[in-house]
Amino acid sequence: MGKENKPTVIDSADRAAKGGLLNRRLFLNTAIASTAALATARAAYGQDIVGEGQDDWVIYPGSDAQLYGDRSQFEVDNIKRVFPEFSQEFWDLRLSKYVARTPLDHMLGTITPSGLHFERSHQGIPDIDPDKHSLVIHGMVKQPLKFDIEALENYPTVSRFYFLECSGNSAVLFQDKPTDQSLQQIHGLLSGSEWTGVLLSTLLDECGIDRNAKWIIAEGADNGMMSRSIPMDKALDDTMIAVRQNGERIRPSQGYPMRLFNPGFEGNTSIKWLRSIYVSDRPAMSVQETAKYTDMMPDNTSLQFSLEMDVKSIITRPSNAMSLKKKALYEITGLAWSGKGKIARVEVSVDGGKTWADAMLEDPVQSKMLTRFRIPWLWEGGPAVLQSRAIDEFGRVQPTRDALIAARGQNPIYHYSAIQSWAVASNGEIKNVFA
Ligand SMILES: Nc1nc2c(c(=O)[nH]1)N[C@H]1C(S)=C(S)[C@@H](COP(=O)(O)O)O[C@H]1N2
Ligand SMILES: [Mo]
Repeated sequence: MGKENKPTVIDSADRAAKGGLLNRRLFLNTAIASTAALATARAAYGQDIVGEGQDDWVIYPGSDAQLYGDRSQFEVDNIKRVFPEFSQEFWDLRLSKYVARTPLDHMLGTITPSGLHFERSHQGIPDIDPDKHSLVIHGMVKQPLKFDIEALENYPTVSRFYFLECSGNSAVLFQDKPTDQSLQQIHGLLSGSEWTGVLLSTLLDECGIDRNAKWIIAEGADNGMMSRSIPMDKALDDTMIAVRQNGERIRPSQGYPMRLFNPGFEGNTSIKWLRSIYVSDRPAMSVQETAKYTDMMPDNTSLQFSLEMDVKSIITRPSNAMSLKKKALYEITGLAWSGKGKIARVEVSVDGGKTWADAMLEDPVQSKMLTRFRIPWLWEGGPAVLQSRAIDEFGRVQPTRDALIAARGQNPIYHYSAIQSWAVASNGEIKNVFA
């Protein structure tokens, strides 16, 4: 690299907030950048052309076509990770061999490759023979029915993009002290996919539901038979029986051959290896919805059926998975999502929330799906605290950590949705902090 990193002068018209945040349109169209300095800063990542000759892969023919494509052998480090070191308080998540997290720092765009979709399975992954598996819909219906995967794929299917987040994601941030866990470990129980399946309303319509039915109780065929109750208005809205993920049949770790998928709801309600839907006038009140997936409030009462996920965002780059190597122009980018609908706006701050600028939202912005945001940032070498704040189409604003803890206390381990702060030191190192 022969280039000097020249001091960059940015026109005040391009500045969007304090600390070097620039107008979000600068990356879209350099013509509107009112200074040539921006081009200089952008070129900081290119390298001078040196050397001659052809590499082996140009000289020799390549290998044969693959019947099922593998990733490049050079991508082997881009994997889900299992983190063993959970503390006492997080007893639920201590079953670490059943939890693997998505490498969000490696993601660009919004789709998680199926092989990198996070995984949470309470009793391991069953190896289900699809010829021996079916879904039974029974209870308060006129006609109980049974469907195997072939039968399901004969119904009109829908394909939709949705995020899935475990309600225990980011839970370590409820603790008193900031953690030095990585982005992947803190926030990696989050993924986004295209899900294809049959709307549950289609099947319930075929079975004919009793007019007094208010809930469905979904149960999996795994060891432990995980079950959850879902209100009927959700079941008749966008809940689906998903059979495919990103085009291929759902993988065993995601619920092969079929799973319930409740868009925008906490991950545990999307029952994998689904084998039974019982239509009822009341919820099951199973261990999952009494002892387990409830949220203890500061006054020691508990919230039950807190099913919808909040509005939330995280900066994935830069994050504590990396450090800044030089003063230069960076793209701050990350993911925003809301369990209720679409993301309307994401604001970014590099001075710990004193000043904010609007980030660009990358199209398409989809309901209950990850939305990628981006904003250019000129790092001039000083300390900075990077934050993102998401706002959804219903005006819900992602809270600061202080506001979240004031409202909810530190008892809960589910639904941590506060603003994430990454502190950048003058030497370019990045740490998780509470700001
Ligand atoms: N049958 C069954 N369904 C299940 C689970 C399970 O252990 N068994 N885990 C739940 C939890 S806690 C979450 S967060 C999501 C995780 O889905 P994934 O592994 O496809 O990411 O599945 C849910 N569905
Ligand atoms: Mo979960």
